[in-house]
Amino acid sequence: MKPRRGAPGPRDLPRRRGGARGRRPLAAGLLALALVAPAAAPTHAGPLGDTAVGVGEREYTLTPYRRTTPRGIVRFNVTNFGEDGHDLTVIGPDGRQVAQSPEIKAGARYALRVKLKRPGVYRLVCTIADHSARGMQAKVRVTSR
Ligand SMILES: [Cu+2]
Repeated sequence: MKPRRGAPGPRDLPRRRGGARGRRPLAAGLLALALVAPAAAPTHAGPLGDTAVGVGEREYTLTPYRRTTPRGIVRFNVTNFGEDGHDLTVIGPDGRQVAQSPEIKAGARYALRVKLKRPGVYRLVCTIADHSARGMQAKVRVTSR
């Protein structure tokens, strides 16, 4: 005896709900917009949006590797190439101190992250002993973009 195979009845056929089907194209459209929008934004500088400014220090010079930077978060990557300890102090256009690193030992590095909001000329100095008077100072211009 052969087993009988019945033809599938109407209730075995997969059914789709019209409602879910009808909504899908709109949802896909919104998703596509969401994916496209961020790609249009301009990318600047580093992965965190910081602008990196390298600074070399030695007896008795202080050298930023770029003279201008857009306003916003700036990361001063300081390397002490000298034999004495140095610091990096940032002074704003109004003459006020904006930020200061600790003393950076000979051969050491330090990243000083600071928000420079106002465009203008900022001074970079070393405040240890008479280093600034001996030449450890420089200027960096912060631009409005
Ligand atoms: Cu110094």
